[in-house]
Amino acid sequence: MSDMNMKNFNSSKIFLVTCALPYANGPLHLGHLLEHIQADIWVRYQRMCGHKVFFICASDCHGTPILLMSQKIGIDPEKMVLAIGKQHQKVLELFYISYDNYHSTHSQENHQFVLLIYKELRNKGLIKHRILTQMYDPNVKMFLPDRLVKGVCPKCKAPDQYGDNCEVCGSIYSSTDLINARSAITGVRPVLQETEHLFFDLSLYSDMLIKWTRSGSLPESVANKMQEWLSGGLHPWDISRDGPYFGFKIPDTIGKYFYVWLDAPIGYMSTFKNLCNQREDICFEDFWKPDSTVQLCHFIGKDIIYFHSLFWPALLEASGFRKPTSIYVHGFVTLNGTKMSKSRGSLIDATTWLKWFDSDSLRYYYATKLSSRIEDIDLNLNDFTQRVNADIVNKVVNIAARSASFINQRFSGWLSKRLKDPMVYQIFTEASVPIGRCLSNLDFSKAIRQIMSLADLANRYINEQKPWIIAGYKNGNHADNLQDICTMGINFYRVLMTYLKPFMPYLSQKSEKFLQQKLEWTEIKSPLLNHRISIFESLYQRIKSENVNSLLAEMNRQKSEKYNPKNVGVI
Ligand code: NOT
Ligand code: ZN
Repeated sequence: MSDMNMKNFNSSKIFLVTCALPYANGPLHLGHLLEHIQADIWVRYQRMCGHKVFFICASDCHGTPILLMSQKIGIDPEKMVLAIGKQHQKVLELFYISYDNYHSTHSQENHQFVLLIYKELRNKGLIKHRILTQMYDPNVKMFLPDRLVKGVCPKCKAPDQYGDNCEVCGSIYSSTDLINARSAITGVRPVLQETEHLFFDLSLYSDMLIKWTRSGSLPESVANKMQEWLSGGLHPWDISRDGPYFGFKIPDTIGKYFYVWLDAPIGYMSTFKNLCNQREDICFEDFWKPDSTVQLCHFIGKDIIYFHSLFWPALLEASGFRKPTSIYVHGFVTLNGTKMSKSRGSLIDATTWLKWFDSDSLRYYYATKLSSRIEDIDLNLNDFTQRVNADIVNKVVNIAARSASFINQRFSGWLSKRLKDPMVYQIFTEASVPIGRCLSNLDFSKAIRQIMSLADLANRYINEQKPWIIAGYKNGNHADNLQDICTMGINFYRVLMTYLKPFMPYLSQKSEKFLQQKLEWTEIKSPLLNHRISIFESLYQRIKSENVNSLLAEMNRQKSEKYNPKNVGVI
């Protein structure tokens, strides 16, 4: 961005916001969506406050599982990741996730940044070579990552455990410790073979990481965990993998590739670079130089904290780029109290969800459960149905329905010229401060509670004013009063929908059409008066509880199907 353009944004903050990059080897499910929805609500709120936000994501395209899947279905990995990435992008759009760019880690931009950063590390003497002894499958001529070795747990002797940890007793070990180890690809006994690997020596960055950890970039519980890791000393990080692998080749080596977790975070930079190439008004360096004032915010799940809070800032520091401002961490989604798992029929595919329910309902329900704490979120389908119907249909939309019928029928859609009870209206507008604070602190459940208590207040107001009785009287004063009461109702609805806009973008769009006005956070202080609204049409469909059963039946049907992008129309 030129200096002049930078100045245009001076009154507001500039954010670059990312979600973790979904692997392009399977469909998006409701577990993925929690993060995209959380980030999107936050981004939409920041935009409503007048801040400039660049919200980006990409497909995470490399690694052994992606290579194996492409071989299994008989398609070039390039082609496969492109098609699956397109599908992800489509699904995210259907959930109204407002990305400014969705790119790919298998891109030319990413390749260039990976090489640039690697060369920088090498020039600084931070790349070390070491010989490792690893499990090798002689049939497929491939070194096996821990997840592709199975065997008996060395601790509790449980059979059929992965090579990195035991799902029965929870112990962590290395695949070479497994008893009776087998390759998960071919079932043969792996042999041990030596191979040279490249390591990024992070130990130099220990002090920097300790300081950065305490700078407020991380949730407190994560910062404490980090201090533990850091006090144990930092081991060099293995950034290489042997071929066959799907990824970028490491220069000056034979058959070695960069580990997917090295190029994945660099995907944040390259996706932004790709956006810069499409636009005149932003310049990459302003966002990524060490002293950049742009807020770089990553939304991630609790399982990938290590990569984002140790390796990533160290990589950035070592290669002369800025570090993240904030890392926001969320927990996992459980379904009716249990871990989501495809084989148990409890994993909800995002497109399956949309067959039975709308996207706003999920966004709303997640919001009612989200706070800034790293807790798992339970999607209880009965509670979901009841909650969305009670809050959105019976409380919020009802306010508009009750008021609009009189305004439409008796006053040709015209709202009064005056506001009958400014003091009551003020209660609604003054709530924008605490609600906004909750939104910006990611305390969404608290924001929703406040919005719903305002909705209760609005309904109480209408109940007390009894417009349906006044409508029965025939003289002019009563008519004015009826118009005034309903104008209050419409204005309550307008403020409530403005607060709900980051959560429920589709309902907001429909409400804007109904109100004939854009919902703006900064405009609520001036009520909508002497203004013509549209005919009220149903704004939101009640959730049908039968759909819960239909959804569960469909998940049950899907549980034994292996994902193949060719069979589901993705390729
Ligand atoms: N594909 C990864 C996952 O766990 C996320 C990569 C996020 C990008 O689904 N990187 N970093 N660091
Ligand atoms: Zn065990």
